[in-house]
Parts: sequence; C-alpha cells; structure tokens
Amino acid sequence: MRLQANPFAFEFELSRTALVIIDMQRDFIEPGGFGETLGNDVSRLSAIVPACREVLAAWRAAGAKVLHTREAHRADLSDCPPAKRQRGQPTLRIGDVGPMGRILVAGEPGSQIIDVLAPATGEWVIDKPGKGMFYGTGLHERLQEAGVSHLIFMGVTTEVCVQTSMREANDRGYDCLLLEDCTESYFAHFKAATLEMIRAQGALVGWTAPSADLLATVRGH
Ligand code: C5J
Repeated sequence: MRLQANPFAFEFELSRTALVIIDMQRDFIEPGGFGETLGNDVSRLSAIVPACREVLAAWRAAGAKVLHTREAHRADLSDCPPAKRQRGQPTLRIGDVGPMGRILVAGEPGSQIIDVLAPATGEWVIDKPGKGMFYGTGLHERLQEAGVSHLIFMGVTTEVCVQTSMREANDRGYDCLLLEDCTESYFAHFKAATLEMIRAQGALVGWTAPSADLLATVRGH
C-alpha cells in the first residue's frame, strides 16, 4: 500500500503494519485525571476521539493488527521512579486517590482506555511505566515475532508519549507514521513543533499524514 504522506509517500504491507493507539486513557482525556491534575485543559484531547474512532473502525475492518498502550504503574509503584512521582506541581501525584481512583495506576478506572476506543478481543494491550512504549515492556520481541515492520500512530500526547514511542520505534528499525488529526497535545504549539520535527530532514523520525489519506488507502484495498 502507498499512502500520500509528508515528507513523501509511506509504503507499507498491511499484514506487517500495526495501528498503535497511545494512552487514550481516562486519566489524560477526562476531567479529574492525571492531565487535569497538572492544570491542563483536557477538552483539547477529547476533540480527536471521533477521528481516532473512524480510523480504528476502518483498520479493524481491514483485518489488520492493533496495539493499545496505557501509561500505568503497578499498585505498589515499584515501577515508578521517585523522580517521576515528585516532578511538577500536580494537585494529585501518581498513586494518589482522585475521582477516578488512583492516578496512573493499572486497573484503576482512570487508567482504562476510553469506552469508544476500548480494545477488542485479540488486540494487543500493554501497560508501560515510561513515556516510551518499548521501555520495560518487552514489546520489541512481540512485534518481531509477529513480523511487524511498520507502525501507524495515533494518541496522546503528541510531544510526550507519542513522540517518545515513535523515536524508540525508529531506533529499533520500524518505519513509523503519525496521523496528524488523531494526535493532540495540551499545548497547540508543542503538537505543531513535534509534527514538524518528526518529518524533518527526509523523515528523520518518521512520516505524518492526515487520517483521510489513510482511510482512502485502507478502504480502497
Ligand atoms: C504524559 C502521555 N503526557 N501519555 N503522558 O505524561 O503523553
């Protein structure tokens, strides 16, 4: 398949490509979660949900692989470095009890993926202790075993977990594309800068494209 993308066409085999949905969790997208404790306007993030939903439906209809990630720590916080917990001035820290349970702790209501993008049976779901999806997860081995060589990304936030995961993937040899209207940041200028730096200098980190172009390609196959 060939997708019109920036800075040039992105070519991929559907059977070797996974759609990666980064951290579309209540903790980042809904009021009362981690994102809001840091003082952010979470409605910026929820605005991308319809576009993500449409891509996910088309991708599933094409029968291709889907991977969901969650930023979530063990209940005893043994995988949360104290430096991460102490950083910033949130109203609630990781592990504290908020309106959606303990902040960024696996199994709590806030750490769940929002209902409309909930993983379907058979789709991969990984909890990651870091911003990047390869750190401490064993994901590379699983993707290699499944013959995955290309990754198409959606999710939040663009400049933190999405960008970190793309850079980790790029270093491991995956060709990566980010869907421009299916990712968002609490800060518009951070998103714009991230899209630009990903595709700079001949796709140094990867490609970007509007979701409409992916939908046209996948639906036409
Ligand atoms: C952040 C994330 N922003 N999923 N996490 O702390 O991007």
